[in-house]
Amino acid sequence: MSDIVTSPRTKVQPKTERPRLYKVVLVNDDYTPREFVVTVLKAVFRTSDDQAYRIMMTAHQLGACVVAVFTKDVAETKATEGTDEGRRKGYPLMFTTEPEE
Ligand code: TYC
Repeated sequence: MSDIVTSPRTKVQPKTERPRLYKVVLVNDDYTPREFVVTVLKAVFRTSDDQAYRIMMTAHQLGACVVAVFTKDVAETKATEGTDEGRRKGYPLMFTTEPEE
């Protein structure tokens, strides 16, 4: 029997994967008043007046705009909150979520 003791030469690195992030997307429609969209963005996403206005106008002109990115749970909760705010007033305002590449 050999008495040589060898130690392993490879170290196992614990790998902590970062959670996948999800975009919340504001979708344009023809009925929700601009000012109401701004109010919802400020209330649900805590944006400034200026940021909310820019996001709303981008969605208005291009059809949709990414509002922010969050973990899956937070993105889905905020998208639902924003969409529900519109529904409570009878507007078709819609926020969707999609995974970041
Ligand atoms: N297009 C709407 C209007 O002209 C305003 C609006 C902007 C609605 C963005 C939804 O995501 C939206 N009143």
